[in-house]
Amino acid sequence: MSDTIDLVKEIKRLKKEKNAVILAHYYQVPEIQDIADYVGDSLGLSQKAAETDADVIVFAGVHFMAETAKILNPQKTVVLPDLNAGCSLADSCPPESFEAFTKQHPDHVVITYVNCSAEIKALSDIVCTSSNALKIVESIPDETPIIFAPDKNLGRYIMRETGRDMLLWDGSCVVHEAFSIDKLIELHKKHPDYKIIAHPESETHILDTATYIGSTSGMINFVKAHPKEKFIVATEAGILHKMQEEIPTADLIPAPAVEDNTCACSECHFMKMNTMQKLYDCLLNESPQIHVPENIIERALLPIERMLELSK
Ligand code: CIZ
Ligand code: SF4
Repeated sequence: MSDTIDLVKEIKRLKKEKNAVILAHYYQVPEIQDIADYVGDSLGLSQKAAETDADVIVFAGVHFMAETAKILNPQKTVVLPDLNAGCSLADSCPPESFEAFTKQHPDHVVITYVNCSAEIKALSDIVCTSSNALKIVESIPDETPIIFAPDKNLGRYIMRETGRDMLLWDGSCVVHEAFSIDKLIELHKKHPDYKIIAHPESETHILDTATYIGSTSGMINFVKAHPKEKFIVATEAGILHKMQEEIPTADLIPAPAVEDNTCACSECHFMKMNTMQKLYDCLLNESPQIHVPENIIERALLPIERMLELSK
């Protein structure tokens, strides 16, 4: 316990000394969320990264998120507590095969979900997050064909909501595909007064059970609008920390995962690689740093800026 107290104190001291900002995703462990200057979803975190005047950005999230912060701030030092904090969804879209795919469809506008590598962003026309995906797809003229990558579940959801046909990349997130529909139905039978809310990275059969479908920040806002209600929450379980803190009167249960999952709910082991000790170490040593090649930064910046512009 005393270790934790010292780490909190030391991280705060170093943050001031180095003019650093700590940006944390909702899926981070509670201690990291508690010490962060800002906790949010991919969109909120990129907006904060774009406007910060800190010299050092400590990105408590996964690699592609820290890369986005670096692309927006090439002059700044961007550190990630654990460089191995990757993402199964980003990994499901390797740049060589994706480039070949886009070349087969040169007339298509390429929209990529932010959960992808900097190389994939560099091959894109516009980036989106789950908070603005519908708006971004709707900004493309009806007659223009679209490639959407890398998340097929989010892609299918957008197609259903907008009525637009899109060519989908076959990628997905292990965490959002780990929800068990049988266990969810069983849980809902036991608690019929709970409403199901889900992230659109989840599979269609899970989304079909949901009263509300939206990004992590969308889900928090939905619960805020119904503060006395009860919810089963189908996204990474780390979100329950902020959700419960912001809406203490709501009753929340994480959606159950399949039997062989690491926990009864669904947790992203990449997100959980970051610890308070690693956060302290990376701030102290200004390492490990995120480096993105200059030619990739040049090409990846425009599609990210287009997204930020459309999200104002
Ligand atoms: O699954 C993720 O990585 C999500 C939901 C990120 C985000 O904030 O949109
Ligand atoms: Fe990637 Fe899924 Fe983890 Fe998000 S929850 S970082 S999409 S593996």
